[in-house]
Amino acid sequence: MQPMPNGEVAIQQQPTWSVAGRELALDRVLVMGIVNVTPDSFADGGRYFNHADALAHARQLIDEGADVIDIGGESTRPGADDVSPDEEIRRVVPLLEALAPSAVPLSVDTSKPEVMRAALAAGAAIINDVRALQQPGAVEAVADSGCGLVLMHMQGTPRTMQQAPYYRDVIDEVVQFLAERVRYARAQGIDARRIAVDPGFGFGKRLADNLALLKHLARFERLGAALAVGLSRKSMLARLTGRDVDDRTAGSVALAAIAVLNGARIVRAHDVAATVDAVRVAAAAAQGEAFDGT
Ligand code: 8Y4
Repeated sequence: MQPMPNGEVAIQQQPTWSVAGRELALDRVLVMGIVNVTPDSFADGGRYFNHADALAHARQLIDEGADVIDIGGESTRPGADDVSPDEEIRRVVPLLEALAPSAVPLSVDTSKPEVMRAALAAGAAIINDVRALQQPGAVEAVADSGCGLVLMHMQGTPRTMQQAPYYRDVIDEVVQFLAERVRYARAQGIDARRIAVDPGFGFGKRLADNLALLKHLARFERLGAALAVGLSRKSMLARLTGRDVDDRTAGSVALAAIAVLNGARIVRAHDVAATVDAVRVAAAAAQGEAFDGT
């Protein structure tokens, strides 16, 4: 551990992310490709609710260089309808089974313990929980599995989160929340190397909150967990660029690069090919040298 010029000791992110018996190296940036299997998905116009289409989409993202595929069966957009655990399982499990032979670790975006258990039994290696294991039974569903975890911050609920977001100090509050969720998970027997934390861009945040979190992302490295971000196509880009959801690739890629420069190691993205290029460039710029040392 290198002492920093101000005498502090930098608390580094973990060197690997442990996901179901695999160690994903974090000296490079992992791109998590998004596959939605929801009929009401907003980001891609709901085109991937069909199993065959979702499978083809996932395979394309793997070809484009995705390190992880994140499968979501429940829309978390503001005001979205609730989905029953059985319905979410029916959407997600067939896709997990079809993708299991591919070498890429599979993540499932869910907060429901029943879905977590079914997903892990069907071969998921990661649970991406926007509610950070706050649902009753969630921590028990994942603890013994060895799966990787993404613990995300959200203020409020998907239905209400954008009504009146308010923070006294957004960075402090989000860091404190995630620190508490990491402590909780560890106290329930989850090894620290399994845990990634995510500030939850757009989840109960104003534009100024999102921009403050992006600028001060390095403060999350103190949590000692891998740092994940999701910025792809989000509404902060509507405000910053005026673009519709299908025309936000350039803005998304710019945000991904900035996040990596500020310490992110896991980037959730729709536009995988473009994002892979951007994070390679940003990671080299952050290090001040290329990965082969030249
Ligand atoms: C257009 C496109 C408009 C997408 C809104 C959206 C995150 C996440 C989501 C995130 C982690 C979304 C499941 C929201 N965002 N998981 N999930 N981090 N870990 N909205 O930022 O993509 S869904």
